[in-house]
Amino acid sequence: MMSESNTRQLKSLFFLLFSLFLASCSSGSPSPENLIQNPGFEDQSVSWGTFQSTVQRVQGGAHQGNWSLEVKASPGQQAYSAWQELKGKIIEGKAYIVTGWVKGQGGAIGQKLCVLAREAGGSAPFEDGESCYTLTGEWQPVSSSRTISPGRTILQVHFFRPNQVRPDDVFLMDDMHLREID
Ligand SMILES: [Ca+2]
Repeated sequence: MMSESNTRQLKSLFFLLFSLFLASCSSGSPSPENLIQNPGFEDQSVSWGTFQSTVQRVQGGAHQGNWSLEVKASPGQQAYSAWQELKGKIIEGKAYIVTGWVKGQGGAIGQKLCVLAREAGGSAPFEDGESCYTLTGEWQPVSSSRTISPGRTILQVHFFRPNQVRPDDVFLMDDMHLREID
């Protein structure tokens, strides 16, 4: 006759083995790697390029962790962005999705922000997958996707304010991901 504690131990063992079984099943298809460098801006490096803008890491009020990236329009510009280029990390014929969180500040609140997944490299002009959103004063999720055409070697991810830029036009970005879609 099995004691109650033995039964409990057996149940625990079964649960452990079942968990290991599930872990071994899921390890066959690991979740796709995030291709963005320093995606939550928690490291000191800023791996983002600028277009008519300045960027700096800011502490506090982040969507995740302690830090986010502030993107600010350069004086007198009508559009601006922050962008990152993924070169040699993408495969033609595969689809990719870029996701992130953004938050408007100052004159950017109520204005348009577009997420561009831009194919470049090869002989053709660049082509964009584009999704646009209206910035608010709160964090919101945004995304865009693109299937890589033959001959392409580069995918750029742009967070772009395309119009009606005001002197105090600022947005924050955090928790960025770029992943291959299965
Ligand atoms: Ca962060």
